[in-house]
Amino acid sequence: MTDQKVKELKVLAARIRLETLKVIHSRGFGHVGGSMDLADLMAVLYGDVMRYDPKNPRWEDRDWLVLSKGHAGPVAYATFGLMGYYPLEEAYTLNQPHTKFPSHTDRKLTPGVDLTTGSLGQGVSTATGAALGNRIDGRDNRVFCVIGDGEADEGQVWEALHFAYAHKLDNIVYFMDNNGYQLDGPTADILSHGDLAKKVAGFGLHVQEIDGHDVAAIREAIDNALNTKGVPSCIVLDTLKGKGATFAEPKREHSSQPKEEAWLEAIAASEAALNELMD
Ligand SMILES: Cc1ncc(C[n+]2csc(CCOP(=O)(O)OP(=O)(O)O)c2C)c(N)n1
Repeated sequence: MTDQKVKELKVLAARIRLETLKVIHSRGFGHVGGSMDLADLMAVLYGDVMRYDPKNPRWEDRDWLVLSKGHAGPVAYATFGLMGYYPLEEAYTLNQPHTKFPSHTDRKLTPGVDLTTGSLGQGVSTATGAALGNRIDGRDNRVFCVIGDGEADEGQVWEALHFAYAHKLDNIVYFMDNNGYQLDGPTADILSHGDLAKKVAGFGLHVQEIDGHDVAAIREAIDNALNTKGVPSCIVLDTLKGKGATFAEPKREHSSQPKEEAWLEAIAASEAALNELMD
């Protein structure tokens, strides 16, 4: 990837972070931690990898994103707004009555959302089913599915990976957002996975583990995954929960409801980070 492209994707990730904060700020509280840590992945997917048409969100040749950790909806709403699916301001109605932007992603409400998620574990199965469906229909759409490390406490996640392996689904790429935390605290304290990458590899998948905030590494890992034939791929993203949110990152907060002053400080810091990249 050229230096110029790396810079472009870093700027996009910073924009996504800022907009994610603004979207959640509009409601005053929400899942900041698990949304902010996905900004770099979303920048690479929507800025460089995926095939999509914001003017035709249901375009049949599009690639699919399934945010199986559906509580990270705000990072998707920020990304889709930036990509032109709708005016960003529309997403500043997060979780309000009659909004198109619920806290968890819903395919019937939000342009750009391909599958409804929120009940952890289930999105991995439906994403895998979508990949099988594409295979049966002879389509070359790819499916990208994001799983939380806490979500991976659900047995259903592992059934889906087993299924994908058995059916040789090489048209799906799973991402494990390995931020080390879930709702109640550190994943290692609640239900430790041991080495998550090794565990996924034990299910037969092609596995890579990378810095989930390094856009060039994410792009390269996705290329490797898409070039690996006959076996599904999983990219374990080592991330920092709350990345870039001044009030959430130090505590790896799951849900946040900071005072207005702390919101404004976080938004200002995020704007400053973006401006620094553009200098
Ligand atoms: C089946 C199910 N059980 C419980 C919840 C409540 N819940 C929402 S988020 C969350 C923690 C998820 O942790 P992780 O997947 O690691 O998300 P991240 O830390 O990346 O935000 C839980 C338990 C849920 N949404 N679905």
